[in-house]
This record gives sequence, C-alpha cells and structure tokens, in this order.
Amino acid sequence: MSYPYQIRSAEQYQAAYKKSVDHPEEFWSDVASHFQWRKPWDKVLEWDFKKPTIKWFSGAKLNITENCIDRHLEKLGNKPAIIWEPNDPEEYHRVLTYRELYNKVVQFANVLKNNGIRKGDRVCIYMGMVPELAIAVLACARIGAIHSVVFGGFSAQSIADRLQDAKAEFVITCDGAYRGNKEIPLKGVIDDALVQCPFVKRVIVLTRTRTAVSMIKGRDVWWEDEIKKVETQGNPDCAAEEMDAEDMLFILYTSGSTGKPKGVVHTCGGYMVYTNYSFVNVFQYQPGEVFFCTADIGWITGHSYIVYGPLSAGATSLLFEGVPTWPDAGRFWDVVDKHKVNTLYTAPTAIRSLMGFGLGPVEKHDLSSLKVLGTVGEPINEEAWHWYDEHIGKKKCPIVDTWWQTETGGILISNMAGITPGIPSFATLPLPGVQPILVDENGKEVEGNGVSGNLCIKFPWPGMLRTTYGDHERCRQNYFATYDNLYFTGDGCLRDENGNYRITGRVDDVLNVSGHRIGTAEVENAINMHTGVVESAVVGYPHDIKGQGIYAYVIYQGSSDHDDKLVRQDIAQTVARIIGAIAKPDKIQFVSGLPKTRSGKIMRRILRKIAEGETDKLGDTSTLLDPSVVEEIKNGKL
Ligand code: 6R9
Repeated sequence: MSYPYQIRSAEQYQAAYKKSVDHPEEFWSDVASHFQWRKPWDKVLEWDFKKPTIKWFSGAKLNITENCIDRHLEKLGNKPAIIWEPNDPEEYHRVLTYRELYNKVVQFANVLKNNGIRKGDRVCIYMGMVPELAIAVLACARIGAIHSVVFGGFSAQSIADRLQDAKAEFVITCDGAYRGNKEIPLKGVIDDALVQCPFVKRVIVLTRTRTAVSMIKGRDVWWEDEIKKVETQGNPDCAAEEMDAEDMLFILYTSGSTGKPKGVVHTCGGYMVYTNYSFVNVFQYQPGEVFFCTADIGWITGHSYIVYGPLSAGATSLLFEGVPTWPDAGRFWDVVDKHKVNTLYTAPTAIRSLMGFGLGPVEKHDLSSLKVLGTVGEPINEEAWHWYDEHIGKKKCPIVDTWWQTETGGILISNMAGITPGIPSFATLPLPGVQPILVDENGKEVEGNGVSGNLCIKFPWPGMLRTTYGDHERCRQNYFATYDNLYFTGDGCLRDENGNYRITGRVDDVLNVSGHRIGTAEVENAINMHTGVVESAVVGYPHDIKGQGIYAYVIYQGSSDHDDKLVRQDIAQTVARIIGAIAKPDKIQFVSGLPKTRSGKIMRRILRKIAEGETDKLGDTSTLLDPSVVEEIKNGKL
C-alpha cells in the first residue's frame, strides 16, 4: 500500500497546509480519491456551524470495511493486520492476517444478521481487549449497524444510561476480562444493567475467562455457538452494506461539563478519510511496520488508531489486553521487544507511572525497533517528555504530541514524526485542513503570536462530530453556541512566538484523570445519591501520576457518630457503582457549607485553589455570600 498523500518534508507540510486552507474541497477530494468508493460524491463539503450541519462527500457510497480489509486482500492478504498480545505473557499471542481478519469479520457479520441485527440498529459492545472486540466493531460496520463501544471500566448504571440513550437493542460482551491480576465479570455487569433495559433483545457472549455466567433463554447466546451455526449454513461471505458517506458509523459516549455523557456521532466517509490521513501523516507510518497504540478500544483513541486508521492504511496494529505494570513494570517494553514495535503511542499518565519504577524494567529489554513515539490524552509535562525521549526513544525517535478529542475523530494538532519539529509539552502545529483560532471570553479573536485564549476551530474537517445522538440541540449548545460560527473545544491554549500551540487543559468543568474525561457534574450527581449527603462540589487538583485527581467537598449529615474514614469509602463505592471505578474521588473533605455567590453559584475557582494547596491565592472573594465558609474549608482536614 502506498500513500500518495503522505507528507514527506517540512516544505510539503507548508504547501499542503496552504492548499487545505485556500482550496479545502479540492484538497480533501484529492485525499479521498485514494479510497474505495462504490459511488463518488456529488459535493465535497456543505456546512453551517450555526445549525450545525456538516456534510462531507455527500452522495458518495462506501463501506468502511471494504477500505479497512477487502481492498488489502490482494497484496496484503498474508500480512498481519492485528497482532494480539494477551494479558498473561505466558499465554500465546495471536496474529490475524488481513485474510484471516476478513474471514472472521464476515463470519461474525453473518452472526449479527442471524440475530436480527440490521442496518441502522445500535449495538452496544462491552468487551475486554481481545481481537474479537475489533472483529465485532468491524462486523457492525460491515452490515451498517451503529456500534457504541463502552469501556470495560464503566459500571452497570453507566451502561444502562447509554443503552437507553442509544435505544440499543443488542449487546456484545464477554463472560469476563483479564486486566493485570484482576478478572472483571463483564457479563455480570451487563446483567445488572439489563435489569433497567428490558428492550434489549439479544446479548452475544464471547468466552474469554470461562467465568460462570447466567445465560437467559431467548435473550443470551454464546458467540462460539453462533459461529458454528454460520459455519453449517455454509455461506462464508457477507456482502458489505452500501452506506452513504454521511450514514452513522458509531456513537461514542463522552463526558461534558453538564448532565450525563453525550453520544458523539461519527459518520462513515469523513471519519474514514480523516483517521487514515492523520495516521499516515502524524506517525509517518511505512508499510510493514508494527504500530502499537496502548489505548483501550473503548475510547476514541482505540477506535481511530487501533482499528480504523491503521487498518484502512493496511498497517499492522498491535492490540494489547493487559496493563503496563503487570506482571511487572516492564510489560510495555517487553511487548515492544517481543513484537519489534516501530511506533508506540501511549498516554502521559502511563509514562509518569512507569518513570516511578526507575530504569531497571526498561533496561532489560531491547527497544531498538522503535522509530516513533507518540502521546495523547492530556498535556505532557516536560519531565515525562524528556524521560520518554531519553530512555525509551534513546534520543533518536521523534515524539509526536497529538492533541485531539472524541469529537474531533482524529488528531488535529501535532507535529509530524521527523517532518516537523517536536517541542516538549507543545502539540505544535495544526494538521492540513485544521484551522485553529484562539478567542477571549467574549469570543473575540486573539490574534498574533505569543498569546493565549480558548481554543476553537473555524472550519470543518472531515473527522468532526456531526451530532450528539438523539439530541442535536445539545450538540449545538455544547460545541457551537459558545462562540458564533466556531467549534469550541473546551480547551485553553497558548500560541507561542513561532505559532506553535500548547494545550493548557480544560477551561470547562471537565476533569482529565489519567487521560480519561470525567465531568465534575457527573461525579457530584453520583456523590449526592449517597445517603446522608446534602450537597457536594467536585474539582480537579494536580496529581503526580494521574495528571489530575478528583477532590470532592461534601456536606454530610449522616448519623452523628459516623466514622469519617468509612463514610469516605462508602461514598467512593457509590461513585464506583453509579459511574465506574475510574471516577472515584481521590480526596473527600467534609465541610459544613460550600462557598457560594449571592446568586447561589458555587465558586469553584476558590475550591480549586484550596484543593491545589494555594490557600493564599484565592483571588477576589468579595462576591461570597458567607466568607467564613472559606476559612473553615481552608483549615479543614481530609
Ligand atoms: C483523544 C482524547 C479530549 C481532551 C482534550 C484535552 C485532552 C488530549 C491532548 C490533550 C493536551 C494533548 N488532550 N490530547 N491535552 N495535549 N496531546 O484524549 O480524547 O478522551 O475526548 O479527551 O483530552 O483536554 O479536550 P478525549
């Protein structure tokens, strides 16, 4: 596979960028012409950020799986599409060639059809990181069903919320999942979720851990039995459903500053073109290389850079079931060594946690296959950047710091490996087709260099979200209403003297804990459900490994002789039940009141400063209704 649109020099980057701004339609139709379409588009782009309407390649017909699999069969049929490294290094790894992946995807697509799943149906996928997860995702795409993958760390309640929101009648799961020394009972969690979702018609269960599970007659079926049925039916093929470029490909739920998580919708044509384009250019992928993205497919990073980006480019994508610290803190390096990984794409939180184990675990392994390193999910601090550069990349691998979001579908701001320079803690420059702009609180553009502001994007790119599922107004409100005619990212940003972008973190009430997005409102709602809790306020605070930790101020009026430590644990347990363990507060401080303005708004700015330990820098407190509350909180203990 060759990539005629792969940028190979800084000059080419400048030229491509210029063309993408001056003639965006021509630019993207050139890129798109290198994909397989059943019917070409009538119009490259139609857009209006006010509504918003965003349509790329309208009228075109395609199936993304023909681009991710079928078109590679002739030349890459025997080449590895997926290398799967299991949780336990003693278990055999698996390699699926493009031919094998094809066979498995069409087979499972037939299973989906046999189970009554049709184009447009929503299918919730709740699985561990096994190859069948990628197969399930692709099989949905093959028949035009809309997948909604839910990360294995979310609770039954979170799954139920998502199933209801997406009105999903089908679920694909595993009996259980392995993660380090833990076994997670996925089917059991699904069973709990389904108590609230009687509309779910079918649950397909893959065997992984062989944990005992309940299987309800008429609703639950085993993956393996269904495959056998397809085999005896003797139809080894499954024609790909012809999809409109703007038909939905998937829904992925993500946290915002208000309410429950929203279902970000991506569509077939633009998402395919953009994930492929960004993959090939940012990582400078070359045919035959092994690409290892350590994210879970339950997050957007896994969707775009384990499944769709790499496979549409005919790449070899490594899918890892385990965790970086099990059986020991050298596991990533062991995987890199064992599979001769060329590109490693991970999160700053993982790097920081591994730094803590010193160089011992690194030095045991040969990392000489590495050519490119990447980071994503949160700002990377300079210390972690340098450690990654020196000890993992041995100062010879460019590091790409890739800024993007669930909503953007693919990487928007990043250096390109070896093509444009990396700068520690800077995402650097926008990709071709991406037009960032900084604005002040009033929505006025902040022009020139050496400035900062809120990061917005002023022109559409093919990978952007189209709506939030079932509630288009929410999409408008969230992303397109803050500033006129701009997509608002929710991030603060600095543009240095040379025009390089540095993302400084969220400016809304979204936390970034170990690279995972968590809304403070969501955590507060969960805490408030705990018996005895009157009110709570949640803020982030700097955490050495997680980037941000969760700090909760709680007004509690439970029994008078309660044990603070136990109540803290109980509250954390409630949060784990309602959202998932990833949202458990790191610190809980009991308070008798919260700092509020006279109009009743919680002054989070003050709570944030206290959580950060900067009690002498509270700023203007003159609008406080009751200043004594602040004194109490400042002097309070955890
Ligand atoms: C891909 C992904 C999006 C939020 C985003 C920002 C933060 C992601 C970053 C980064 C600084 C980077 N973020 N990459 N901040 N530098 N390279 O992570 O999507 O889970 O939706 O999170 O993550 O704050 O707004 P998502």
